[in-house]
Amino acid sequence: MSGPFVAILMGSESDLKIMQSCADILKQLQVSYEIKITSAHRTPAVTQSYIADAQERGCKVFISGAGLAAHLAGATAAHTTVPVIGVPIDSGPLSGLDALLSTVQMPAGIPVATVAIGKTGAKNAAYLAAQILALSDVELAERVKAERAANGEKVQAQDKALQDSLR
Ligand code: RP5
Repeated sequence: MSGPFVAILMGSESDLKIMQSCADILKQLQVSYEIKITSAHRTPAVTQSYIADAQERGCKVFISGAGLAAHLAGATAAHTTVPVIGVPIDSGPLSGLDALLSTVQMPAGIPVATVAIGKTGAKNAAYLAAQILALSDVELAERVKAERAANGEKVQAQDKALQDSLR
């Protein structure tokens, strides 16, 4: 990978069904990304060395998704000053509330920009990462704006269909 990119980390292969939505949005916006399974608890040394290596190679945003006692986003933030977005994943009996609290309740000085639980959060993590990269990439900024406009048009089309059906 050369040039600025986003690194998507997830704690387990079981998180891929959620984090794939994040990768799909980045792909759609033509943002370069890497995606890796690495765990704060099961492979702490691999996680730490990947973060250092990715940062050296030009990673500008980390997106870390994990479930249960989710420490991946916090552990990522502990090892870098590159912005970290945390995605809490609903992989246990507490439906992701455990992961939400583990991800969002970071101590002052080690921020994790935490998004919603599950697929919506994974998608918003990608949009947020794209918006961060767009601060120094005019063409990407245009793609992000175009995507927003397209989403707005979809809602207007839905309303038009609803109004037509009521006539
Ligand atoms: C977390 O534990 C992972 O991020 C995953 O959400 C959860 C369950 O992992 P598996 O037991 O499915 O590998 O570390």
